[in-house]
Amino acid sequence: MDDSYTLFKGMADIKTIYSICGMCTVRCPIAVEVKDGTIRHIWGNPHLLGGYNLCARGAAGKAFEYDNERPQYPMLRDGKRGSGKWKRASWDEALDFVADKLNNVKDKYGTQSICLSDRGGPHTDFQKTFLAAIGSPNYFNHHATCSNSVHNAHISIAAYARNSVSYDYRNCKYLVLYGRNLLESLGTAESNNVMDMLEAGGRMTYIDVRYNYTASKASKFFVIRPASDYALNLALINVIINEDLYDHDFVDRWVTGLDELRQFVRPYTPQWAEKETEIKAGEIKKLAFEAAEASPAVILHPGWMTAWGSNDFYLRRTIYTLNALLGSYESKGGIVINKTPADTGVRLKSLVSQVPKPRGERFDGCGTRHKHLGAQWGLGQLLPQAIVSESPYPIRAYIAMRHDPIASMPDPEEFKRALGRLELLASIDVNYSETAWFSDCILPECTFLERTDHVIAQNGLKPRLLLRRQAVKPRFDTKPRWYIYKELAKRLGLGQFFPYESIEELIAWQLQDTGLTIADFDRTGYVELTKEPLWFDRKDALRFNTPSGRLEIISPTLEDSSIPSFIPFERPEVLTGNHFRLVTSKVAVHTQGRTTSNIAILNEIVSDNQLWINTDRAAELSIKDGDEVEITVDGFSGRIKARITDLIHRQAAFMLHGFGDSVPARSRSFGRGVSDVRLQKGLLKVSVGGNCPLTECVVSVRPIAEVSG
Ligand SMILES: Nc1nc2c(c(=O)[nH]1)N[C@H]1C(S)=C(S)[C@@H](COP(=O)(O)OP(=O)(O)OC[C@H]3O[C@@H](n4cnc5c(=O)[nH]c(N)nc54)[C@H](O)[C@@H]3O)O[C@H]1N2
Ligand SMILES: Nc1nc2c(c(=O)[nH]1)N[C@H]1C(S)=C(S)[C@@H](COP(=O)(O)OP(=O)(O)OC[C@H]3O[C@@H](n4cnc5c(=O)[nH]c(N)nc54)[C@H](O)[C@@H]3O)O[C@H]1N2
Ligand code: SF4
Ligand SMILES: [Mo]
Repeated sequence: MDDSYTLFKGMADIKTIYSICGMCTVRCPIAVEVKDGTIRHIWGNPHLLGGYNLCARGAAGKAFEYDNERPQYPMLRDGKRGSGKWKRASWDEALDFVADKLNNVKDKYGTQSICLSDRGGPHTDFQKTFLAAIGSPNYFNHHATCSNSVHNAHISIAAYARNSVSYDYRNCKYLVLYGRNLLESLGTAESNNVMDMLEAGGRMTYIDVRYNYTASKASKFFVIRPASDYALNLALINVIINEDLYDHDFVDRWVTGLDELRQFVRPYTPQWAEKETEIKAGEIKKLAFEAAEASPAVILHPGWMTAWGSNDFYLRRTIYTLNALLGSYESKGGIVINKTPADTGVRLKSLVSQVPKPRGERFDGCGTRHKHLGAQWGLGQLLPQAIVSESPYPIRAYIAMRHDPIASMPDPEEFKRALGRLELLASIDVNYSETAWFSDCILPECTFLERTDHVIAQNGLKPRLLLRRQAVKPRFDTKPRWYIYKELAKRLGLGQFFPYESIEELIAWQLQDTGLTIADFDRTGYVELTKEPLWFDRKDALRFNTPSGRLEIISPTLEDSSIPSFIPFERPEVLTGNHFRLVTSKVAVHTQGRTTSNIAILNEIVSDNQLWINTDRAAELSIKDGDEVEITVDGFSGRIKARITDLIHRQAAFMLHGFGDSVPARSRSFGRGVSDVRLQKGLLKVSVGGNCPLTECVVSVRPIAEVSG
């Protein structure tokens, strides 16, 4: 380990350990300064992030590490589910408990009766290997409430997942964001790149149903009627085709279906779209012209958290279509196809590739009943229904790892009712998540600062390898994932799939064919696999995985499953009286539901949520700024402070996601604010893109005076 570089120059007793942030799943490269075994500070890895800026949550990694309100040892339930009664267990006891239950379920109902979910991403090798070794196809992750519709939309056009491409913001001249709250729901490098782009003269058009931080930095901001972005895009496509603004060279070579698209968008003029979106026809036309003028250095961002409504799939398909028409794929300043280590001749080994792929129908029907929906993400929203109906077969054991469905999926009460029927619910977490609190057993993982994980690839123009490395010793009786799964597998007679004794040994095996060793990560925390950015030749060498090898705007694959490539726009219901469409979002200082809400220094900044209501609508209901109101959906209601503003569409009411914590062991966030997911009742549905339609949640809002009067 090279200790010569410290950010506090001259303080030789400070060690810098390069690693990967784990305060959210963006995985920023970090430099952890450690003195006498204690963290002094966490910076962005200066070799990769330029300046040393992490986001507030990343910088709060130290506060998280030294917080005691997290599970400190394995815990077994000692009362009713969710009662909060626990007994301490040794690791052997807890692992035996989980393994015995899994063995029982396997013997009684078959291997497919066991399922496992996690947060997805590259740090999934151990858990996927474990489930595959058991022989169950039932892996899923959080994407039903995150990116399913955009992943599946891109698959239908390019046969690539959402994250098979990235965005060359620094060279971009024109960026369009549809509710992609990029400067608040953030990743540090991405936000900095966009700010640099704006400083260099690039323009950003932001479209949302409400004002936010991203809107404040936009060159142009449109407040759109909720759920009408698809109408806007049909009109943009109409203008781009009819005004001959598209990139002929690119479209002729790489895009199929233009003629059908031209026919389809004929009725969708900017004048028509103005009535649907409330954005002026002239502005829509201008947007099309401005984007075309900047093309191909243009990005229309397809979104990240895209679980809005039933037809998001089509909205996301039109965004990709617009990028295709403007030729932004594989252009400087456009959408870039990610290059992988394999593109540089480097092959990392993985455990999961050594296990036979489990066969058999999945509980959620991905690949069978839902042929066009990717099984790599699954449909977690169908878990409760599958448990209760025992169809297509019984599900009796579930391991939730780094995933908190009770805090992140709509309708947690329905989730709990189903999970309550399981023979085993186990959580592997670093926090008392809502799901952990409801579990039979909590296997506490050591924090990202206390463990080394396997090597991961970061794909992009310059693919590289990164390593999360232990910076400090675990403070409590917690274990890393490589240990937990190895030990569970051993107890199930599957130890051969985890053939290592330490993480270092596993990493050496992973790197066996690469000519690299773990020491190659010491100096900077990563291994660059190419000096120059890798671009494919746009004339001849683009690679799309579709049957035609091109971007399929009209998709024969979809249409074979009787799913149209495009559908007519349907106007959402107009809500009147005290009804609003509930819209939610993240805040810059917190991660999702429960990851950071109880961390003291972040909780001090934002500890509560409020309900944004449009000024005119609030006046109709006699609600004043700061009033407490009651927000209700079908049997559930909460009390929340109203924030009255012109900067939200009249149809929408907005609150931050992730409040209303029900776990008393988290003293700072417990009981603060109202839970948005509890209001999202009845939304455990599968939309055409595989997402839950989260913003199809209609709430009633009343002043408290009226409630008590
Ligand atoms: N600080 C912080 N950063 C994060 C995360 C975090 O938890 N905290 N999470 C990360 C993850 S996992 C994700 S997926 C991303 C999510 O990042 P985003 O994709 O930006 O998602 P949200 O934060 O949910 O913001 C959604 C926005 O969509 C708007 N919206 C809702 N309905 C409509 C509509 O009909 N039309 C339009 N145009 N806009 C609409 C909402 O008002 C809101 O501003 O953020 C990532 N970054
Ligand atoms: N209403 C509404 N619902 C939403 C959203 C919204 O904006 N509004 N956002 C959606 C989005 S975009 C997403 S991505 C999902 C996210 O949903 P989740 O993936 O469930 O949420 P997270 O908070 O990211 O993480 C889940 C758990 O991972 C744990 N964890 C963190 N670090 C580690 C670790 O190192 N090891 C282990 N074992 N566990 C760890 C955390 O403590 C937490 O309990 O929620 C979605 N749900
Ligand atoms: S965006 Fe913030 S919390 Fe997420 S990985 Fe980066 S520094 Fe950590
Ligand atoms: Mo997400």
